[in-house]
Amino acid sequence: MIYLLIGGLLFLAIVTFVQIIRVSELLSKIRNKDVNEVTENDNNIQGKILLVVGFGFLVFVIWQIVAWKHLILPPASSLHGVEIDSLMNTTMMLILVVFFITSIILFFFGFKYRGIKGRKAFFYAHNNKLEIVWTIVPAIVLSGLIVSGLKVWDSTMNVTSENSQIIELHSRQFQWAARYAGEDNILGKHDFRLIDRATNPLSLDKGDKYTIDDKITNEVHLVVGKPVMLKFRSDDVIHSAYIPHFRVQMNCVPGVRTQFGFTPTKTTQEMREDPQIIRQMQELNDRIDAMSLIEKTVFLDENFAKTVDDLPLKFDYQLLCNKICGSAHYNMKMKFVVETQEEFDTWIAQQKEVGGLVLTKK
Ligand SMILES: [Cu+2]
Repeated sequence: MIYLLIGGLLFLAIVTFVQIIRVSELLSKIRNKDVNEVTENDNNIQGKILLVVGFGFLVFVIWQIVAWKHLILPPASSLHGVEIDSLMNTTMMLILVVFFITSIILFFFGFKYRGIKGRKAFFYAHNNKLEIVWTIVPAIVLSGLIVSGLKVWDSTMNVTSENSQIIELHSRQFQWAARYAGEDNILGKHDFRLIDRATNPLSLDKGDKYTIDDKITNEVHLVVGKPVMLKFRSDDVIHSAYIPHFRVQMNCVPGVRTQFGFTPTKTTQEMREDPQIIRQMQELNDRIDAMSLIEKTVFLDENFAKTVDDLPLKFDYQLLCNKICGSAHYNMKMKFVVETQEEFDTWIAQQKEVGGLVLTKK
Protein backbone atom coordinates (compact mmCIF):
# COMPACT_ATOMS: atom_id res chain seq x y z
CA MET A 1 0.00 0.00 0.00
CA ILE A 2 2.76 2.43 1.01
CA TYR A 3 4.56 1.78 -2.32
CA LEU A 4 1.33 2.50 -4.21
CA LEU A 5 1.03 5.85 -2.38
CA ILE A 6 4.69 6.72 -3.09
CA GLY A 7 4.17 5.80 -6.77
CA GLY A 8 1.02 7.97 -6.91
CA LEU A 9 2.85 10.91 -5.30
CA LEU A 10 5.74 10.60 -7.78
CA PHE A 11 3.29 10.53 -10.68
CA LEU A 12 1.51 13.68 -9.40
CA ALA A 13 4.88 15.43 -8.88
CA ILE A 14 5.86 14.70 -12.50
CA VAL A 15 2.46 15.92 -13.79
CA THR A 16 2.80 19.14 -11.72
CA PHE A 17 6.32 19.71 -13.03
CA VAL A 18 5.21 19.27 -16.66
CA GLN A 19 2.29 21.68 -16.11
CA ILE A 20 4.60 24.34 -14.60
CA ILE A 21 6.83 24.11 -17.68
CA ARG A 22 3.76 24.41 -19.95
CA VAL A 23 2.56 27.52 -18.09
CA SER A 24 5.99 29.18 -18.30
CA GLU A 25 6.08 28.41 -22.04
CA LEU A 26 2.66 29.99 -22.54
CA LEU A 27 3.73 33.06 -20.50
CA SER A 28 6.78 33.46 -22.74
CA LYS A 29 4.54 33.32 -25.80
CA ILE A 30 2.26 36.01 -24.39
CA ARG A 31 5.30 38.21 -23.72
CA ASN A 32 6.53 37.50 -27.24
CA LYS A 33 9.75 35.85 -26.11
CA ASP A 34 11.55 32.86 -27.68
CA VAL A 35 10.99 29.89 -25.35
CA ASN A 36 14.21 28.21 -26.44
CA GLU A 37 16.44 31.18 -25.83
CA VAL A 38 18.98 30.57 -23.06
CA THR A 39 19.47 33.72 -21.04
CA GLU A 40 22.39 34.79 -18.86
CA ASN A 41 20.17 34.17 -15.87
CA ASP A 42 19.43 30.56 -17.00
CA ASN A 43 23.15 29.83 -17.26
CA ASN A 44 23.81 31.26 -13.80
CA ILE A 45 21.04 29.22 -12.22
CA GLN A 46 22.09 25.99 -13.99
CA GLY A 47 25.74 26.57 -12.99
CA LYS A 48 24.81 27.05 -9.35
CA ILE A 49 22.52 23.99 -9.36
CA LEU A 50 25.40 21.90 -10.75
CA LEU A 51 27.70 23.15 -7.99
CA VAL A 52 25.16 22.46 -5.21
CA VAL A 53 24.13 19.01 -6.52
CA GLY A 54 27.77 18.01 -7.22
CA PHE A 55 29.08 18.96 -3.80
CA GLY A 56 25.93 17.62 -2.15
CA PHE A 57 26.75 14.28 -3.77
CA LEU A 58 30.32 14.37 -2.39
CA VAL A 59 29.00 15.17 1.10
CA PHE A 60 26.58 12.22 0.76
CA VAL A 61 29.49 9.91 -0.13
CA ILE A 62 31.41 11.04 2.98
CA TRP A 63 28.28 10.65 5.10
CA GLN A 64 27.81 7.06 3.87
CA ILE A 65 31.38 6.13 4.73
CA VAL A 66 31.00 7.51 8.26
CA ALA A 67 27.42 6.40 8.95
CA TRP A 68 27.67 2.82 7.63
CA LYS A 69 31.26 2.04 8.68
CA HIS A 70 29.98 0.01 11.64
CA LEU A 71 28.33 -2.49 9.27
CA ILE A 72 31.52 -3.60 7.52
CA LEU A 73 33.28 -6.84 8.37
CA PRO A 74 35.81 -6.84 11.21
CA PRO A 75 39.51 -7.47 10.39
CA ALA A 76 40.12 -10.89 8.79
CA SER A 77 40.26 -14.01 10.98
CA SER A 78 42.71 -15.83 8.72
CA LEU A 79 46.36 -15.44 7.69
CA HIS A 80 45.78 -14.72 4.00
CA GLY A 81 42.76 -12.53 4.83
CA VAL A 82 45.05 -9.88 6.36
CA GLU A 83 46.86 -9.54 3.00
CA ILE A 84 43.58 -9.34 1.09
CA ASP A 85 42.31 -6.66 3.48
CA SER A 86 45.45 -4.56 3.11
CA LEU A 87 45.24 -4.82 -0.71
CA MET A 88 41.57 -3.86 -0.57
CA ASN A 89 42.27 -0.89 1.75
CA THR A 90 45.14 0.41 -0.41
CA THR A 91 43.01 0.14 -3.57
CA MET A 92 40.05 1.81 -1.87
CA MET A 93 42.20 4.68 -0.53
CA LEU A 94 43.62 5.35 -4.01
CA ILE A 95 40.19 5.20 -5.63
CA LEU A 96 38.73 7.59 -3.06
CA VAL A 97 41.57 10.13 -3.39
CA VAL A 98 41.29 10.13 -7.21
CA PHE A 99 37.49 10.21 -7.02
CA PHE A 100 37.41 13.28 -4.74
CA ILE A 101 40.06 15.21 -6.71
CA THR A 102 38.46 14.56 -10.12
CA SER A 103 34.89 15.13 -8.89
CA ILE A 104 35.77 18.48 -7.28
CA ILE A 105 37.54 19.61 -10.48
CA LEU A 106 34.62 18.40 -12.62
CA PHE A 107 31.90 20.22 -10.69
CA PHE A 108 33.93 23.37 -10.06
CA PHE A 109 35.00 23.76 -13.71
CA GLY A 110 31.45 22.99 -14.87
CA PHE A 111 30.34 26.00 -12.81
CA LYS A 112 33.30 28.25 -13.63
CA TYR A 113 33.01 27.82 -17.39
CA ARG A 114 29.21 28.04 -17.63
CA GLY A 115 27.84 30.02 -20.58
CA ILE A 116 28.53 33.74 -20.35
CA LYS A 117 27.55 36.04 -23.19
CA GLY A 118 30.49 36.96 -25.38
CA ARG A 119 32.85 34.36 -23.87
CA LYS A 120 34.26 31.84 -26.31
CA ALA A 121 35.71 28.43 -25.52
CA PHE A 122 39.51 28.31 -25.62
CA PHE A 123 40.64 25.99 -28.43
CA TYR A 124 43.36 23.74 -27.07
CA ALA A 125 44.07 20.74 -29.27
CA HIS A 126 47.11 18.94 -27.93
CA ASN A 127 49.83 18.93 -25.29
CA ASN A 128 52.52 16.24 -25.31
CA LYS A 129 53.59 16.87 -21.73
CA LEU A 130 50.06 16.44 -20.40
CA GLU A 131 49.52 13.30 -22.49
CA ILE A 132 52.71 11.76 -21.10
CA VAL A 133 51.84 12.66 -17.48
CA TRP A 134 48.30 11.30 -17.53
CA THR A 135 49.39 8.12 -19.26
CA ILE A 136 52.52 7.31 -17.27
CA VAL A 137 51.31 8.18 -13.75
CA PRO A 138 48.19 5.92 -13.90
CA ALA A 139 50.25 3.22 -15.64
CA ILE A 140 52.79 3.16 -12.79
CA VAL A 141 50.13 3.24 -10.04
CA LEU A 142 48.00 0.53 -11.70
CA SER A 143 51.04 -1.68 -12.39
CA GLY A 144 51.92 -1.48 -8.69
CA LEU A 145 48.38 -2.46 -7.73
CA ILE A 146 48.22 -5.30 -10.26
CA VAL A 147 51.61 -6.74 -9.29
CA SER A 148 50.80 -6.70 -5.57
CA GLY A 149 47.33 -8.10 -6.38
CA LEU A 150 48.86 -10.99 -8.34
CA LYS A 151 51.26 -11.70 -5.47
CA VAL A 152 48.37 -11.85 -2.97
CA TRP A 153 46.33 -14.01 -5.38
CA ASP A 154 49.27 -16.36 -5.87
CA SER A 155 49.94 -16.82 -2.14
CA THR A 156 46.20 -17.20 -1.41
CA MET A 157 45.34 -19.71 -4.12
CA ASN A 158 48.50 -21.81 -4.35
CA VAL A 159 48.30 -23.52 -0.98
CA THR A 160 49.41 -27.13 -0.86
CA SER A 161 47.39 -29.53 1.21
CA GLU A 162 50.46 -31.30 2.66
CA ASN A 163 50.21 -30.08 6.25
CA SER A 164 46.54 -29.18 6.13
CA GLN A 165 43.59 -30.91 7.62
CA ILE A 166 41.40 -32.08 4.74
CA ILE A 167 37.67 -31.37 4.96
CA GLU A 168 35.18 -31.82 2.15
CA LEU A 169 32.26 -29.42 1.82
CA HIS A 170 29.39 -30.96 -0.07
CA SER A 171 26.70 -28.67 -1.49
CA ARG A 172 23.25 -29.25 -2.86
CA GLN A 173 19.98 -27.33 -3.02
CA PHE A 174 19.80 -26.15 -0.26
CA GLN A 175 22.20 -27.44 2.32
CA TRP A 176 25.82 -28.06 3.14
CA ALA A 177 27.40 -31.16 4.59
CA ALA A 178 30.98 -31.56 5.75
CA ARG A 179 33.16 -34.66 5.58
CA TYR A 180 36.29 -35.01 7.68
CA ALA A 181 39.00 -37.18 6.17
CA GLY A 182 39.59 -39.09 9.42
CA GLU A 183 42.88 -40.26 10.98
CA ASP A 184 44.56 -40.95 7.61
CA ASN A 185 43.65 -37.43 6.36
CA ILE A 186 42.62 -38.95 3.01
CA LEU A 187 39.04 -38.64 1.78
CA GLY A 188 37.44 -41.83 0.53
CA LYS A 189 36.20 -41.98 -3.06
CA HIS A 190 32.73 -40.97 -4.11
CA ASP A 191 30.65 -41.77 -7.15
CA PHE A 192 27.47 -39.92 -8.08
CA ARG A 193 25.82 -43.20 -9.15
CA LEU A 194 25.87 -44.34 -5.51
CA ILE A 195 23.73 -41.46 -4.32
CA ASP A 196 20.80 -42.35 -2.10
CA ARG A 197 19.14 -39.44 -0.32
CA ALA A 198 18.23 -41.60 2.70
CA THR A 199 21.26 -43.82 3.22
CA ASN A 200 24.12 -42.28 1.24
CA PRO A 201 23.42 -38.60 0.52
CA LEU A 202 27.10 -37.85 -0.21
CA SER A 203 27.36 -40.73 -2.73
CA LEU A 204 30.37 -42.23 -0.90
CA ASP A 205 32.04 -45.40 -2.07
CA LYS A 206 31.86 -47.33 1.19
CA GLY A 207 33.95 -50.09 -0.30
CA ASP A 208 36.95 -47.76 -0.45
CA LYS A 209 39.30 -48.28 2.53
CA TYR A 210 39.80 -44.52 2.94
CA THR A 211 36.06 -43.95 3.36
CA ILE A 212 35.70 -46.07 6.51
CA ASP A 213 37.13 -43.51 8.94
CA ASP A 214 35.59 -40.45 7.22
CA LYS A 215 33.13 -38.51 9.36
CA ILE A 216 30.09 -36.62 8.07
CA THR A 217 29.05 -33.61 10.14
CA ASN A 218 26.55 -30.78 9.87
CA GLU A 219 28.93 -28.17 11.22
CA VAL A 220 32.65 -27.59 10.77
CA HIS A 221 35.09 -27.30 13.65
CA LEU A 222 38.60 -25.98 13.00
CA VAL A 223 41.68 -25.70 15.19
CA VAL A 224 42.99 -22.16 15.62
CA GLY A 225 46.35 -21.64 13.88
CA LYS A 226 46.15 -24.98 12.03
CA PRO A 227 46.00 -24.95 8.22
CA VAL A 228 42.89 -26.46 6.67
CA MET A 229 42.13 -27.43 3.08
CA LEU A 230 38.47 -27.28 2.09
CA LYS A 231 37.53 -29.42 -0.91
CA PHE A 232 34.26 -28.45 -2.56
CA ARG A 233 31.71 -30.57 -4.35
CA SER A 234 28.23 -29.91 -5.74
CA ASP A 235 25.42 -32.32 -6.60
CA ASP A 236 23.17 -30.09 -8.67
CA VAL A 237 23.92 -26.48 -9.62
CA ILE A 238 26.83 -24.12 -9.07
CA HIS A 239 26.95 -23.00 -5.45
CA SER A 240 29.55 -20.72 -3.92
CA ALA A 241 31.09 -21.37 -0.54
CA TYR A 242 31.51 -18.01 1.17
CA ILE A 243 32.92 -17.55 4.66
CA PRO A 244 33.26 -13.77 4.91
CA HIS A 245 35.13 -13.52 8.22
CA PHE A 246 37.91 -15.74 6.82
CA ARG A 247 37.84 -13.95 3.42
CA VAL A 248 37.20 -17.33 1.81
CA GLN A 249 35.09 -17.81 -1.29
CA MET A 250 35.10 -20.57 -3.89
CA ASN A 251 32.60 -21.88 -6.41
CA CYS A 252 31.26 -25.41 -5.95
CA VAL A 253 30.81 -26.77 -9.47
CA PRO A 254 29.13 -30.08 -10.35
CA GLY A 255 31.74 -32.46 -11.73
CA VAL A 256 34.70 -30.24 -10.87
CA ARG A 257 36.84 -30.43 -7.72
CA THR A 258 37.64 -26.97 -6.33
CA GLN A 259 39.50 -26.17 -3.13
CA PHE A 260 40.57 -23.38 -0.78
CA GLY A 261 43.33 -23.66 1.82
CA PHE A 262 43.63 -21.22 4.72
CA THR A 263 44.61 -20.87 8.36
CA PRO A 264 42.08 -19.51 10.90
CA THR A 265 43.64 -17.16 13.43
CA LYS A 266 40.86 -16.27 15.88
CA THR A 267 38.69 -18.65 17.89
CA THR A 268 34.92 -18.22 17.97
CA GLN A 269 35.30 -17.23 21.64
CA GLU A 270 37.87 -14.52 20.79
CA MET A 271 35.50 -13.18 18.12
CA ARG A 272 32.65 -13.04 20.64
CA GLU A 273 34.86 -10.82 22.84
CA ASP A 274 35.84 -8.49 19.99
CA PRO A 275 34.36 -4.99 20.57
CA GLN A 276 33.26 -4.60 16.92
CA ILE A 277 31.52 -8.01 16.93
CA ILE A 278 29.87 -7.19 20.28
CA ARG A 279 28.49 -3.94 18.79
CA GLN A 280 27.26 -5.66 15.61
CA MET A 281 25.57 -8.49 17.54
CA GLN A 282 24.03 -5.93 19.91
CA GLU A 283 22.55 -4.09 16.94
CA LEU A 284 21.16 -7.32 15.46
CA ASN A 285 19.68 -8.39 18.80
CA ASP A 286 18.14 -4.93 19.30
CA ARG A 287 16.45 -5.21 15.90
CA ILE A 288 15.11 -8.66 16.76
CA ASP A 289 13.89 -7.35 20.14
CA ALA A 290 11.86 -4.69 18.38
CA MET A 291 9.92 -7.34 16.40
CA SER A 292 6.60 -8.85 17.41
CA LEU A 293 6.66 -12.44 18.67
CA ILE A 294 5.44 -13.86 15.34
CA GLU A 295 7.96 -11.81 13.34
CA LYS A 296 10.72 -12.87 15.73
CA THR A 297 9.81 -16.57 15.47
CA VAL A 298 9.71 -16.53 11.66
CA PHE A 299 12.88 -14.42 11.33
CA LEU A 300 14.90 -16.60 13.69
CA ASP A 301 13.67 -19.83 12.13
CA GLU A 302 14.22 -18.74 8.54
CA ASN A 303 17.55 -17.02 8.95
CA PHE A 304 19.30 -18.78 11.80
CA ALA A 305 17.33 -22.03 12.34
CA LYS A 306 16.88 -20.84 15.92
CA THR A 307 14.01 -20.11 18.29
CA VAL A 308 13.22 -17.28 20.70
CA ASP A 309 14.81 -19.40 23.46
CA ASP A 310 18.20 -18.88 21.78
CA LEU A 311 18.02 -15.10 22.22
CA PRO A 312 20.19 -13.07 22.46
CA LEU A 313 21.99 -14.43 19.40
CA LYS A 314 25.69 -15.07 19.79
CA PHE A 315 28.33 -14.64 17.09
CA ASP A 316 29.24 -17.67 15.00
CA TYR A 317 31.31 -18.00 11.86
CA GLN A 318 28.93 -18.85 9.01
CA LEU A 319 29.47 -20.57 5.73
CA LEU A 320 27.01 -19.07 3.24
CA CYS A 321 26.12 -19.80 -0.36
CA ASN A 322 27.03 -16.82 -2.51
CA LYS A 323 25.48 -17.97 -5.78
CA ILE A 324 21.79 -17.42 -6.33
CA CYS A 325 21.19 -21.14 -6.65
CA GLY A 326 17.42 -21.32 -6.14
CA SER A 327 14.48 -20.39 -3.95
CA ALA A 328 16.03 -21.25 -0.56
CA HIS A 329 19.51 -19.98 -1.50
CA TYR A 330 19.38 -17.34 1.25
CA ASN A 331 19.05 -20.05 3.86
CA MET A 332 21.93 -22.22 2.72
CA LYS A 333 24.39 -21.92 5.57
CA MET A 334 26.49 -23.90 7.97
CA LYS A 335 28.10 -23.05 11.27
CA PHE A 336 31.89 -22.96 11.56
CA VAL A 337 33.55 -23.14 14.97
CA VAL A 338 37.20 -22.24 15.57
CA GLU A 339 38.54 -23.66 18.82
CA THR A 340 41.63 -24.99 20.59
CA GLN A 341 43.15 -28.38 19.76
CA GLU A 342 41.75 -29.94 23.00
CA GLU A 343 38.22 -28.70 22.31
CA PHE A 344 38.46 -29.97 18.74
CA ASP A 345 39.71 -33.41 19.84
CA THR A 346 36.74 -33.77 22.19
CA TRP A 347 34.27 -32.76 19.46
CA ILE A 348 35.68 -34.91 16.66
CA ALA A 349 35.79 -37.96 18.95
CA GLN A 350 32.02 -37.67 19.33
CA GLN A 351 31.40 -37.74 15.56
CA LYS A 352 30.50 -41.08 13.99
CA GLU A 353 32.62 -42.71 11.31
CA VAL A 354 31.02 -43.56 7.96
CA GLY A 355 31.97 -47.24 8.32
CA GLY A 356 32.68 -49.81 5.66
CA LEU A 357 29.28 -50.90 4.48
CA VAL A 358 29.70 -52.00 0.89
CA LEU A 359 26.98 -50.69 -1.38
CA THR A 360 26.48 -52.05 -4.86
CA LYS A 361 26.18 -49.61 -7.73
CA LYS A 362 22.70 -48.94 -8.95
CU1 LIG B 1 23.70 -22.53 -3.15
